[in-house]
Amino acid sequence: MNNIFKEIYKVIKKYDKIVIARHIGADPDALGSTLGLKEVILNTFPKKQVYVVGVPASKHKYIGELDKFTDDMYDNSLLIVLDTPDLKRVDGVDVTKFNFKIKLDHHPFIEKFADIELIDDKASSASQLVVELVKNTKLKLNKDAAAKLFIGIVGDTNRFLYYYTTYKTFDLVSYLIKETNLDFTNLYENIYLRSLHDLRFQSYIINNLTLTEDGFGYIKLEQDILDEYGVDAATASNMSNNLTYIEDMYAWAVFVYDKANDNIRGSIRSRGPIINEIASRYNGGGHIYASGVRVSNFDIVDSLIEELNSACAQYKNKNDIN
Ligand SMILES: [Mn+2]
Repeated sequence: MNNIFKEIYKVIKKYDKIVIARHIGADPDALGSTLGLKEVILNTFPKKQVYVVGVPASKHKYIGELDKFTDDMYDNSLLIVLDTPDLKRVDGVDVTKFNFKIKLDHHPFIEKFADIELIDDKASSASQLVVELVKNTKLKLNKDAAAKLFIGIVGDTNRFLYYYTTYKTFDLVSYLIKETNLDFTNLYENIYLRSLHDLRFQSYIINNLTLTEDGFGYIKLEQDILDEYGVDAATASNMSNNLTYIEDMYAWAVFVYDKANDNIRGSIRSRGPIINEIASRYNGGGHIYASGVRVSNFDIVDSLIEELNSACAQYKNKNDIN
């Protein structure tokens, strides 16, 4: 493993122009890892040109500014893709037009598209992999980079709550904080600040959630509710992340009508039953405890609810929960 870090460092050192990209639908890990890596490279090699590209997400603007991609960035440059397992999900660039490509990712392997690929699906986040790269090479951290990388790790692990948080995560976070004297508690406000408006919408979900006897919780949200609370489909389905650790509820889902695509997006979470195999039969997929689906109508949602409900029943049975 150490050798691959050295190899990546050598390539970074060699190129004067570097473009850093990540997956579509930017989240804190995608942004923190790419912007953090840019900061680290510039801190080590101030004369290099380094660009972070992709569509910005206004919600995560506090992590840092993105660069506008221009076609001359393809010339004699190195592309580093972070947090993205497959070519079609790379945001903002044509990967094939680059001279040399590096991939760093923590998702289960899907396809090879780079010359050097560092894939560790035991890593909590792409940001964690960047910290590991820095620790194993002559790349130099500073406080600004450390803040971005910390935000990325916290984002993907949900404050070190998820199961892929390991001793290595804590080790590398400890290194980040120690090296830069990072004031990390002050970073939480940016990450977790919510509007009262969003919280009132969350209350609506909690008040109207159905919990079955088998331990499955769900809600179906039609357009009129989204209009009433002034939220979009993405914000609404993300509310699934806030429903964990509810007694007698082992898996849960938020199903939302998505006007832009005229279909229904569902966000499913679990603290026991495996859900991604079921999701994959409903035009979706993801991790074992966190998946998403896209289906055309609420009748299909009902049969998905039935399957998820049986998964909860089986889980309770297997674990002797009454
Ligand atoms: Mn990630």
